[in-house]
Amino acid sequence: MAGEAQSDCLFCRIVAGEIPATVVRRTERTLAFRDIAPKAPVHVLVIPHAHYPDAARLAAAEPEIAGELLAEAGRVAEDEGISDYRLIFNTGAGAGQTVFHAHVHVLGGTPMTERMI
Ligand code: D5M
Repeated sequence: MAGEAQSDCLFCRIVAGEIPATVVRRTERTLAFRDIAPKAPVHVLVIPHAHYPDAARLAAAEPEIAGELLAEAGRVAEDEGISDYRLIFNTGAGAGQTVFHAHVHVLGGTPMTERMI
């Protein structure tokens, strides 16, 4: 069934509490936690609990949850005390996606104007 947890998915396992993560926010349908290999002083991932391989497929199937990811990304930035930040949705291996569970990167806490990521 669409959105069902996958036992071989790292982020599904983080949602289930089977793999530890530094969680910064949790809602009924989303989870935000610190990236394990931060590319900026603030680097948080916001994911849906439901499993979709990427953000586009999440948005196609569950647009409300896709909207919640964006709203939560904004709340993460607010909690972290940053007003300027970058949101990234890597989609496909060729774009650098390595975990095939929808997620948005929230990056900031340093000037991002010269950076590709
Ligand atoms: O981003 C996937 C991101 O997931 C990448 O920046 C590393 C991060 N990652 C991988 N494993 C973990 C764990 N266990 N905790 C926290 N963060 C993790 P992508 O857009 O797919 O390249």
